[in-house]
Amino acid sequence: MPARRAERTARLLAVLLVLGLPLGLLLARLISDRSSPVVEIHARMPHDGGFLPGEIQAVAGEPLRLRLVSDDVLHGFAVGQTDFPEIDLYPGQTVETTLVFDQPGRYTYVCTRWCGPDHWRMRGVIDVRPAAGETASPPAADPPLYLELGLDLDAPHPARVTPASRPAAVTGIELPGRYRSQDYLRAASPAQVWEALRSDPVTRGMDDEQVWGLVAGLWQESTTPQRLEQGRELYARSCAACHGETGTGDGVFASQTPRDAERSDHAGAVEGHASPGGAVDGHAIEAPAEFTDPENMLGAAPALLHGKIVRGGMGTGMPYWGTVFSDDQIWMLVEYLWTFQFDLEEGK
Ligand code: HEC
Ligand SMILES: [Cu+2]
Repeated sequence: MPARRAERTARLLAVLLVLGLPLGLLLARLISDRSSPVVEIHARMPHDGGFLPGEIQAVAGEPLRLRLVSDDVLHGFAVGQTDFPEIDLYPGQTVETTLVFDQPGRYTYVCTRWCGPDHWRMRGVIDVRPAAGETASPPAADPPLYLELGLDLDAPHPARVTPASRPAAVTGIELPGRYRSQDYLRAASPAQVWEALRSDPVTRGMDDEQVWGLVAGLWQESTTPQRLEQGRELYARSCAACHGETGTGDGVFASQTPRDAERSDHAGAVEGHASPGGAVDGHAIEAPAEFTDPENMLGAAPALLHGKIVRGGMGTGMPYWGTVFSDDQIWMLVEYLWTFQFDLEEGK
């Protein structure tokens, strides 16, 4: 009975198709997944090695498959200067994620959970090379402003004048336009701006404290409540543990500022030992800066604070953040730091 046979063959073919198609697709996916290998990164407390490995390779435009494992406590994983979501790494759990970098360059990955006093030292580098056939080098970043201005980040910068009490921002006063230029307000310390305003006929008839109110007003106008709010969040997460929630330098980890901090601050550097006095490379480990101290802060230009955050203290215990945050995030941090000196209108 050939008709029946043909029918049976047809049915068999249909079954094969229905089963075979998904099976085939699955197989194809497994094979293509294999083609980009998984890189496993272990997270450990910094004194046990931090992120292992500390440097990985990727190619621009190609998926980088990561398997993240915490070997001890809760850590976090985030890639600086990118929008990739942060990942929490609970001990004993394995998390897989795939990242695709559009641009070649060296990206820093960091731990986002305070896992111990050396938490900020948990950093690694993803070296993203250009795609095959492309030689495009990453766009060169502008040098930080402090270099352009020739500011010495390591010199003391006491203010020559300070207010009698904490200035509140006074806005809406007519001032010559040059006082409002961003270039000027980033390059000059509040004390310098105060001196310039004080000797300007525009402040005749005002007392010294009123002039400080004008200075605070200019600082208010060079930011927004939204930027201050974002700066506050960044500060709470990455700075408060040393500098203190209220900027007084009494963060929970302040007393434990690592003695040989700067050694591992430079990628690839070997673990070093601080000399008994706590000095590293000729620099002494210092207490975290007090952002509430008017003499210190009001003598600092915004560009100087920006530079310090970008570059770090080079051995003082102040980490560098230039590869962790975007330039805009660093400026938002700087803007937020002034709220420890001035009453500014903050976003809530
Ligand atoms: C591990 C502790 C630690 C952390 C975390 C830390 N700092 Fe510091 N910071 C210090 C120490 C110590 C100093 C003083 C020594 C120096 O100036 O180099 C300092 C100094 C500074 C200064 C210089 C102030 C001046 O008057 O020159 C700025 C600005 C600053 N920190 C901003 C930040 C910001 C913003 C963050 C967060 C993104 C941060 N710090 C995180 C320890 C820390
Ligand atoms: Cu950690």
